Amino acid sequence: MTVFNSRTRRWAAVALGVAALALSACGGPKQETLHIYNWSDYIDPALLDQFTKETGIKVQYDTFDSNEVLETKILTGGTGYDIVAPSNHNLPRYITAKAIGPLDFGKLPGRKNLWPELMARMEPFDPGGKYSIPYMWGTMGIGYDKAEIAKRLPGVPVDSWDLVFKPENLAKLKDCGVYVLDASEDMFAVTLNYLGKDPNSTSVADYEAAAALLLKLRPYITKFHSSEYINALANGDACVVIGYSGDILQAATRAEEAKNGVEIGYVIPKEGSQVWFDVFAIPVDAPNKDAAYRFLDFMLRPDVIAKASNYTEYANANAAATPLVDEELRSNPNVYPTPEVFGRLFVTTTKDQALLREVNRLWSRVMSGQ
Ligand code: N2P
Repeated sequence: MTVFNSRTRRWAAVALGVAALALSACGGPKQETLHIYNWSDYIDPALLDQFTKETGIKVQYDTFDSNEVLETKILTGGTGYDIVAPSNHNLPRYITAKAIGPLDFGKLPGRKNLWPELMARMEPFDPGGKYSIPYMWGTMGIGYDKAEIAKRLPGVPVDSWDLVFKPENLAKLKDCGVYVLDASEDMFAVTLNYLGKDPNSTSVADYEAAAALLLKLRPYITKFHSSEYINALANGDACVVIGYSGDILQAATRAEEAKNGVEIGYVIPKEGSQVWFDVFAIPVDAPNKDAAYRFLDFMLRPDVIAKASNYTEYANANAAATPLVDEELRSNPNVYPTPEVFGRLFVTTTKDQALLREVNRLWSRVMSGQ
């Protein structure tokens, strides 16, 4: 048996340190990293830890909160991301621009778990699902503080867009906080629909009419933001928002957990609204495609994606996972819409660059109030 005295041990430790440094300097064993760019409030962080534990791959997870922010990055290229998460209507522009690449199905055995009905709805955007794996899907609607709305607008139905699109209604809510998404395409789609116009209109005049209405509402809007409304609703800083379904349900959960007496409702207005599908895709220049495939196939596991839904309160696209989704969520028609609710929903289609420029120009005017 060899006995080391403390001096020998110190030297051994120094030698070990030098060896480790030398190894890392010449590219020795280094932990592999996967770079993900996803929407905020859109995953259970425990799942990222689970993925790292199972694969040894470290996850660098960054977030955005609007397609517009993501689009600029994807179309510029060189994002450094291995996985990005656009919505259905944005995806075709990235396919056309060759910013994202076709998937190798051989590396995604879990694709068999995907829900055929959802895949059919994605068909116009990504025929054959060649470029994307659906993640979560949901709707746009109204989130509201039940007590505050009842107090300020007694008798006014909450299941109509009139609640937020009639300036005289919104004026009465100004002092309790009004948050609206900073998402030009999504916001114009629901505004056009409210005005009785085609939510997928290609006429600039229609978007101008929508912008005129939004400008009338603007004085009563506290903030245009696409993620802060979750906490604002939950802690009583906002009493009404136009937002995404799961985010508003998360706000309701946060308020419940805080036991602060705030009760939040979510409604898909009777005039109809947008249903969207977010997907995972791999940029053509992704630095670590192998890790991306491993993550996508991990997320295709029913036990994993069910946990993601249970945390984010959004429906997923995995038929095999449905029985594992919390009963309360699965049976909520605001999360898994019934055929009746589905009948009122529209899908946003893909705009060409010229129309998109006009829409974004008009949105800047709405935001700046001019
Ligand atoms: C997540 C919002 C995702 C919905 N916070 C928009 N597609």
